[in-house]
Amino acid sequence: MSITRGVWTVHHLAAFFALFVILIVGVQARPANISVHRSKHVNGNEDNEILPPDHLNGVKMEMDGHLNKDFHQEVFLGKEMEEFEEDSEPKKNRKKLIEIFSKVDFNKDRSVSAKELQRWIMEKTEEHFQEAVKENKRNFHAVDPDGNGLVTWDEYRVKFLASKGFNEKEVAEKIKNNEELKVDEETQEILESLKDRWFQADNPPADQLLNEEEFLSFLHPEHSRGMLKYMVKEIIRDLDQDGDKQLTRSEFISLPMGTVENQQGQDIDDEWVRDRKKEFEEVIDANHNGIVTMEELEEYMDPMNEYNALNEAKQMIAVADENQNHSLELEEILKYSEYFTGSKFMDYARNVHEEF
Ligand SMILES: [Ca+2]
Ligand SMILES: [Ca+2]
Ligand SMILES: [Ca+2]
Ligand SMILES: [Ca+2]
Repeated sequence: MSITRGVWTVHHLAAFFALFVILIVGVQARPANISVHRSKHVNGNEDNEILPPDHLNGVKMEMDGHLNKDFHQEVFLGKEMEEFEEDSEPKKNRKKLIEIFSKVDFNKDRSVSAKELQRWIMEKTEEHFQEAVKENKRNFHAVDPDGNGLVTWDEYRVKFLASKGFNEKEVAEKIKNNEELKVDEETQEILESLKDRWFQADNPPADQLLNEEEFLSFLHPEHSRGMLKYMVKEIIRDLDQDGDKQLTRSEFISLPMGTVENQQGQDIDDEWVRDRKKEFEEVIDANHNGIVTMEELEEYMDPMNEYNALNEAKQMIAVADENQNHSLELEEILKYSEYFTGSKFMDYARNVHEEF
């Protein structure tokens, strides 16, 4: 959807309105964050690309412990995700989806099996990671202005504070002279959490400098074994109430007090709880003993886990498999296009089209 170019058509307005509704509902559907130092306005800022993002494409859980609602679309579309978001022309979307189908159908028997879909999911996950690598190249330049390929914690800290509205020169000067930085409590907490992560990303021998690859694992912990463990630890720390470093179902689904303000909010929260319960019982707690250990959560979050990919493939098939043959035919995928592509404008736009 391009707002800047051309005239506002009925399609644009309709699409824009739909987006507006989605945004409003989306905000309400997210109960307040349990961890204070990871609030949305910090990590949710997309322009702020030198900060570790809360949401990682192709990873089942977000850094703040929320489930990734778009996961199945992300692993189905790979880097083509944005095209479906921006393109509201149903015909084009349909054509693209047919193209994708013929690629997923590796043996060309006009039907997508769980194995074929698993293979596709692994490929698309890798694609997301390659995108992250590319993006990291650009971001690294922003934090490494002298271009020597290494960034110190202090250099990064200056950039981070500048992104929070502090005067970059002043901050740099103060850090250089070892003067005290006057930052608010929340910023201080974020800084400390970032610092932990920073030193975690510094591979041995620890020189307290991050090169491009280490910086990548700082921003994208999902593809480095050590950082993945660290990310899991952080999530458990935020959700674990009795401090045993494991999660019970009630720890996993509990909401912070005072997040429910009205009945509508209550309904959304009920749904939120239901989804989390289901995910906990059916997927994350792999041995079904009612406890999620670090190892179980790590398996669950690992984007390159083939077993997870097969599970995901089976789940996706189950959603659209109308003729119950355990594979997907083109008609099934087209019928459930919204589920696979997330393109809500697609059907909406088609309806508008038919009316005129
Ligand atoms: Ca096939
Ligand atoms: Ca616990
Ligand atoms: Ca378990
Ligand atoms: Ca089928």
